[in-house]
Amino acid sequence: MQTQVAVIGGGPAGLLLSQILHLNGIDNIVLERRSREYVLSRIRAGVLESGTVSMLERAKVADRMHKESDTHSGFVIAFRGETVRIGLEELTNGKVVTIYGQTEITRDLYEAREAMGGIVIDEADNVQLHGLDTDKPTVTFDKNDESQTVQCDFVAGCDGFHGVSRTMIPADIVKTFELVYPFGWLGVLSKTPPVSHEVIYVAHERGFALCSMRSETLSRYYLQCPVDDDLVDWPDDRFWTEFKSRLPTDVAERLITGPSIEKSIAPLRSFVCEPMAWKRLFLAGDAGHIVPPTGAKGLNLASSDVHYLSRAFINFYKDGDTDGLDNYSAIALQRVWKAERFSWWMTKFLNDFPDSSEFDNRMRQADFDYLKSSPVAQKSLAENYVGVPY
Ligand code: FAS
Ligand code: PHB
Repeated sequence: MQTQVAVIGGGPAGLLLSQILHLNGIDNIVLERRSREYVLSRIRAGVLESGTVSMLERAKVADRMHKESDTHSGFVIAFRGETVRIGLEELTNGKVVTIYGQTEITRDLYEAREAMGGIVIDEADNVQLHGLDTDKPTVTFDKNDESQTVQCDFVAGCDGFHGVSRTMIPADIVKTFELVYPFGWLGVLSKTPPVSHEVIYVAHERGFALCSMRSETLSRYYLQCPVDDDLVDWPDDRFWTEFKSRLPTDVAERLITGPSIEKSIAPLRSFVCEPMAWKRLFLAGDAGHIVPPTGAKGLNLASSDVHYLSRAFINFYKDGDTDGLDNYSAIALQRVWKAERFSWWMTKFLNDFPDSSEFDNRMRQADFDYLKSSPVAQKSLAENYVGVPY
């Protein structure tokens, strides 16, 4: 098979890139290891920056989102019994965030790829990249026990943290930065009306908790737990009892519980790979960087990567201009590191670290007191939460 860009990974980064390249007349093939059903069964992000919303509009996959999503003009932080509301809209001259599930975005992108006759090959096994340091790289994979080859000009590695693409950057070139947090997040999805119409981040003596949602009838809740906990240790009633115990009293009284329809424990890590490009390989999304979900930046960073990378490919194929490709890694990493800093700060501020000292805890309290008392601090938090400009 011949194409211009081989896209490894059919998650939001790969599908969004594929859709935008196709809309700009650039041929591409997406290779996804898992089945479409499996990809669509994953419950992940749900808070979208305005930049991500614009990218989905640019990809012509925003109609259902605009019909079914909700926009939030603020969110709440409850810190050891005190609360502060961060008025995003007022603090950022009108910017808001949009609540729309990553699962729905991925579904919209799959349908759009299909409608445009895009090539998305799922259950593509044993994907391997070859000749990335030549001007005609190839990608081999197995499908239905047959080995197949894609010849291309470029490879976009959108295959997430555990993908093959990043491993292709030579050891003497690549530099990685990592921080693994000593706890996880237990997430539950339930067909219950959300306890609040805005997201609430809770810092409690017993640990972190988060009230979020996917719609007016679908709630998404998280609580901090030991990372090596097993889901069998967390039957629904234990989840609800512990979750309720961490919420502010008035919120706990309003909480409607019900059977979980999805439950998973996610490890928390901060990770960055430098560079995010090598020869004919370009990484985007979780393949190049991971943020802890406390800042709601994971999916949004994948979107900004795709903004820079798609623009670079378009300028190359339209005008033979290689500047965008040559500078892609440096440009994308500038925004990545800002989101890494914000997500790391939010995680340190709102989660309980098992080895934290009394001084650490006073620093968290001082972070909250400063935030509550300073419009400037709230403005900085809001600017990062809605997303720094591309
Ligand atoms: P993805 O991981 O979504 O997609 C990569 C795709 O590549 C996958 O479909 C995978 O099957 C495929 N792939 C992997 N290896 C391959 C190979 N060798 N060959 C072919 N295909 C291959 N962000 C938030 O903001 N809020 C959250 O609550 C949140 N929760 C999360 C929970 C979990 C468990 C995880 C892992 C992430 C979460 N995130 C969250 C972050 C998440 O939203 C990611 O940032 C987002 O999925 C990134 O999208 P992609 O880069 O497309 O990677
Ligand atoms: C979510 O809705 O899944 C969500 C919201 C905010 C976060 C993380 C996850 O910070």
